Amino acid sequence: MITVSNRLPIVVSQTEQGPKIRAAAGGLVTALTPVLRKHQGMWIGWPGCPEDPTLQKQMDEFTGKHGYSLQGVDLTEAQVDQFYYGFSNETLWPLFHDLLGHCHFSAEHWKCYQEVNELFAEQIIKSAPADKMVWVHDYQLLLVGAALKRRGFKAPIKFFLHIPFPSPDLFRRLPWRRQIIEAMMEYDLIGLQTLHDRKNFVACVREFYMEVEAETRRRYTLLLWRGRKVKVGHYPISIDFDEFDQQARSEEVAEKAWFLHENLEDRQLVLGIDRLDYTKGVPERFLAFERLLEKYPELRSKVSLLQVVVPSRTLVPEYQQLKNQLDQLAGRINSSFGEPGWVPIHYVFRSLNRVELLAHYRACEIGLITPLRDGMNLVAKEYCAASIDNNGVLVLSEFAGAADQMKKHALLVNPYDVEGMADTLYEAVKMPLIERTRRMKMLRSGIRRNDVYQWVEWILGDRG
Ligand code: GDG
Repeated sequence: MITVSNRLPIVVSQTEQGPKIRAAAGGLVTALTPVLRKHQGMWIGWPGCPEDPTLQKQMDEFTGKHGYSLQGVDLTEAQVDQFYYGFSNETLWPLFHDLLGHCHFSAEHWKCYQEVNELFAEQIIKSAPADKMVWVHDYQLLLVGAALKRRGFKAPIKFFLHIPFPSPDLFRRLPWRRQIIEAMMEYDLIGLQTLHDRKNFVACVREFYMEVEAETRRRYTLLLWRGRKVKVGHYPISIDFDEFDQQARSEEVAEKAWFLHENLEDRQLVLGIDRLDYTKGVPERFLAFERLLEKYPELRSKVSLLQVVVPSRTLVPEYQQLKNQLDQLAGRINSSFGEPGWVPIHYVFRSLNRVELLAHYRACEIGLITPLRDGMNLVAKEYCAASIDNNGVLVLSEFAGAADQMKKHALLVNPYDVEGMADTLYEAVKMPLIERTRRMKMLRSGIRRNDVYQWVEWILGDRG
């Protein structure tokens, strides 16, 4: 099996002796490693740094340790700029997250996006035997399947989109909409996060190609496309539940969680953890928290928001502006409401290590996850998996893919409705323990049943 994603599953750090690589952590890597190892597979992607002769040697050593190989796709600075920062992140990312106002359409970026997708296909053909199944990931590589087919590649090519798929009304705005749909239809399987995304994708195909016939099943639709059947399924990604559950029980995590709360005794902690991104709805969340303190003054000094923002795309001016906005909002709210001994918002702009992350999940009574739009949102699932005391409440945006599976037992909010979010947060703070436990047990058993291994099985096992 060949896995292809924009980035290789490694972290490259620059040292005096040149770049050094180590394996990246994360759900996708954990889930795919056993499959790749079993089939002596390969992962193809951009290493995330300029070409360097010492890199391939280290990647070869990686194979010995991890049981599968890595193959880099080298990109020039201009390609990274136009394909990655440009078309992927300034066009597809906002459009697919329903944020048309953030979209930038550039014919030059589109040209480069096509070129880089061709480059990935060439690398796959060069490195992989033609009979190996290929699994391509995410919005940066929508055209790779078609580029492979043009080169005569015969084995099955599967694709998974980690972000939402937009409605036809939005997708129609994209000047290159037809080329993208046609290219995507060259994949043999297209996996999407939710039923809503699957319906959007099928509707977009039909918008431009009315004659396409479809057979609908519970988890997938078969589209009859130019003499082939293309399977379009919804397969919600998940986490390694047992790993989170077990690690959250460790003494190290328990101790850190206790310390976090020790200084903030007698109050409930509300947790937000997000990459710095305008899709994650952090400013709106701060405003909702401010409204909570205004509207329910009895909660002042009884509740604090712990917001972790992980730096991301910090060179992009739009992301720098978002960072400034968050700094200002947190400062304003803390200076208006704070009292000696009580800070309303503890706002941290850095990433946490694994133990700290789990300790935050365990220590906080409320998980507040309110993206404006999100493919899935794994933080929501991780928060529940680590809530081993069954006493956490999950407040979740209805526009996160995760809401599909969690809507019955989480408290759903509309992140654009600041007043409604404040009221729901109040409900969460006041929720009796017995109700919290009932809901959290149901959430946890849902994630345990549909974990990341089930997700891989749906896509690779052809049982979906
Ligand atoms: C895309 C889609 C979809 C976060 N902060 C820290 C940290 N994290 C880890 C979390 C979680 C991951 O990062 C974030 O996952 P998300 O799912 O929330 O979001 P995206 O990065 O936007 O990913 C998304 C996902 O793909 C998978 O398909 O769910 O919708 O946008 O695993 O734990 N990890 C550590 N320290 C941190 O500070 N160690």
